[in-house]
Amino acid sequence: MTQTLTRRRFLKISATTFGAAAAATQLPPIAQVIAAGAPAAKGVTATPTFCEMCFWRCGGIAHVRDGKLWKFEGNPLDPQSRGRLCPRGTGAVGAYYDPDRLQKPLIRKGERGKEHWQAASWDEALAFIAERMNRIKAQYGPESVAMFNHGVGVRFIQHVLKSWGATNFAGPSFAQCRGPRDVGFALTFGTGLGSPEPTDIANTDCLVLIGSHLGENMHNSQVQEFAQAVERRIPIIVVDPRFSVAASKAKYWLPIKPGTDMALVLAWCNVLVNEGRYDRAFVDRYGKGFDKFVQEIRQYTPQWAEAETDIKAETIRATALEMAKASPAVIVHPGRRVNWYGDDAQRSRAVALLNALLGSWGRKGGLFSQAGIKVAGYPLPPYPESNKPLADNPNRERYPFADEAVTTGIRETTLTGRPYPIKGWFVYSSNIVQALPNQTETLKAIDALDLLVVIDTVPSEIAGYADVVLPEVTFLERYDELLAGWGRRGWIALRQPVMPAPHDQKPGWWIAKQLAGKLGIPQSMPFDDIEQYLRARIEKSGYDWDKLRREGIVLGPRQPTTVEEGLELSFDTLSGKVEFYSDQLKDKGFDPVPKYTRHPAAPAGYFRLITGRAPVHTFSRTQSNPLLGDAMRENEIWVNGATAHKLGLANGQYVKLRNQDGVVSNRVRVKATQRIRPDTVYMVYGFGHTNPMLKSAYLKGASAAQLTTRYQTDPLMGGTSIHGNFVTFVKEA
Ligand SMILES: Nc1nc2c(c(=O)[nH]1)N[C@H]1C(S)=C(S)[C@@H](COP(=O)(O)OP(=O)(O)OC[C@H]3O[C@@H](n4cnc5c(=O)[nH]c(N)nc54)[C@H](O)[C@@H]3O)O[C@H]1N2
Ligand SMILES: Nc1nc2c(c(=O)[nH]1)N[C@H]1C(S)=C(S)[C@@H](COP(=O)(O)OP(=O)(O)OC[C@H]3O[C@@H](n4cnc5c(=O)[nH]c(N)nc54)[C@H](O)[C@@H]3O)O[C@H]1N2
Ligand code: SF4
Ligand SMILES: [Mo]
Repeated sequence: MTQTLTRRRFLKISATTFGAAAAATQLPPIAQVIAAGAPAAKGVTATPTFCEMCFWRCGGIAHVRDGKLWKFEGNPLDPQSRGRLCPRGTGAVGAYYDPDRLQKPLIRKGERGKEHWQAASWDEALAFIAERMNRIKAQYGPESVAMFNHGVGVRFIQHVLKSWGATNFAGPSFAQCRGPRDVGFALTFGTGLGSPEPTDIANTDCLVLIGSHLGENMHNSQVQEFAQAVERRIPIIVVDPRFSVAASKAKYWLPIKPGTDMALVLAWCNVLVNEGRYDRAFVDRYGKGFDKFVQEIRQYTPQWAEAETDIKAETIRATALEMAKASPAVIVHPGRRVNWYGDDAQRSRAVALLNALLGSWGRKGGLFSQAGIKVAGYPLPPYPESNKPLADNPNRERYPFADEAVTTGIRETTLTGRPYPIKGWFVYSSNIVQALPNQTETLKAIDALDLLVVIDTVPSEIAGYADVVLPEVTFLERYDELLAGWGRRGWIALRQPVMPAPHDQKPGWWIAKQLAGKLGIPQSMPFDDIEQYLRARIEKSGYDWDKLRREGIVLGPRQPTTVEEGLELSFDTLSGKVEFYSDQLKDKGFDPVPKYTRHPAAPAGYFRLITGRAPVHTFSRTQSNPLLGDAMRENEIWVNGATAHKLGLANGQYVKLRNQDGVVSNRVRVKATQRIRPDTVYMVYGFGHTNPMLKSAYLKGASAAQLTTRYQTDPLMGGTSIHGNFVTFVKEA
């Protein structure tokens, strides 16, 4: 058992996919170009900042050598990176040097989506936006300008829009990602899990991954702890229709029939209860409605589940007992992107209940309770009040248990005009053409707009439809709002500029301040520059600004995060207990205990399309990055070897995919492999770019989003499923 982990071991997690990961960390062509001509070891500066290549927000240190961005490495003081970055973080250098970067503001000339642009000054672009916004405000009210956003960089732009009267803001990180999980857990334990998830993998004695593909999903500190768990040889149970990297490290791989996980989880509960192997002390002390729960899950025997899931009853029983043996130091991982089949909040609730039976809540080696950190605010004027309901979920009638805004709810309101018209969209750091299901609905909604503003670093698909495109600097060139993180200890991280903007790009806070001026609300940004704002907040919180600038991070006070450390458990549910039976759900007409329902199977000749991550890319945001693009240029379609043989498909051959609604993809290479079930195909999401301005990524690989025409909406909270689509192969002539 070792607490330290070398970079080498971190990369060793996967012999297969990590080939690419290792290649990326060696930083081939462009790094040499950047380094070329730089005299060795002279004039090097090292500046701490935190990574935005994904949303794990690892602290890193950027090295600049003779004015050139040289390398980005982990900050050893930072809890998210622990001194090491994942391949995408290391590849952030490529984001700075990306030749496809947007360089100046663009105003569209002619039809939307037709790519006729005129370069504009910031003054012209922002004046244009303010004029259209004020027209919308005069006719419909400020609520009719909505925003889609992802990441901390949006903070000031969002603040200015709120100060102007806008109320509708949503990110794909809820309804397209972790929302169903957080709602399922909140209904059970009274609190969601947020990010980073409080999984004490470092100390667990048994880890269950349902879909969570750690090692491909590169959430850094979690992957580091996963590598340690592999080294400690604890039992790992992986449930995945695909032999994922995580599955290759597991004691048990359960190649489940996709869409039947609820049956497996309920059968696991059934075994634990029937055989008296649940944590009775925890359930007796904290549980509510346990008897009714037991009554309900009686039907879900392992024999019954075998027929649904394709997992043998003995295996279901054996894996349940493996978990019980480790209890309470066991984690049934809650997952992250759980929006799979449209009943995901209930499936997540079943996962929460399984963790409750195992007594893992608040325990060492289980799910710990996160510690936070307090940061003083900055005096800002209050936002104007609105008497209109929120557009995505008016009066919580559409999605009664959504506790964040729903992107597709805003899209729906834009399409219907009910309860009021939405006429303007701001889109910040979210490629909603790729991130939301059913692209046709997104494009139709865009047709209804009088204004679409996109703030991005590269010409994404959504930027292609904008009226105005505003080029933001990358995270390496700007200050952003402070990050106050939760974890084993709370922490504050500082993002600060490392390099100058190469062209006429600007940081979010600057854009916000200029826009506030144009909108006639300069008082909403009452500071000269952001340094003044950040410094004031840090000093008022009792921390040293110069030290933060030097070290990049401040850790919060220690506090107990597990029962073992003296944590007193309490539950913020209606009953103050762990709700095995939920009256709230019953009152709204939903199942008070999760029930299994079958999902539609593939039509004859079709295969279920599922998606996931590649270690060297993030969603649709890194394909044009020269370093990460070199490591992986296009995605592949994974097909079971026998299926490929039957269909006459050769490994490496290009095909197109046609989905059940006749949508045909771009060409994509076949990966014939035994690592996937015969009824299922898999591809990494984010490829198949259709904006020709993204030169190196244009039409490279296929877009899973384009094929996601069908989706079910989770009736509890608005999450949209994406694994309910089916494809067949179209061979190239
Ligand atoms: N089919 C399918 N759909 C999915 C998923 C899937 O697996 N399959 N995954 C879902 C999940 S889990 C999530 S979280 C969402 C992710 O959805 P999004 O957050 O929308 O992710 P991206 O599509 O990568 O869009 C990010 C955009 O931000 C831009 N960008 C990057 N850095 C910056 C910056 O510093 N400033 C600005 N202004 N822009 C920047 C990028 O160029 C890119 O255009 O997608 C969801 N949608
Ligand atoms: N490298 C990299 N890492 C990332 C990201 C990235 O873009 N790149 N994005 C981050 C974000 S925002 C998120 S949300 C996470 C997402 O990552 P995770 O939450 O770990 O995984 P998911 O995307 O939900 O699911 C993908 C896995 O589920 C399997 N799967 C598909 N259908 C089923 C099913 O019916 N049952 C079961 N049991 N398994 C199924 C797939 O084969 C695949 O292995 O990754 C994060 N980490
Ligand atoms: S996990 Fe990787 S990409 Fe994400 S913030 Fe950390 S280093 Fe950056
Ligand atoms: Mo996500």
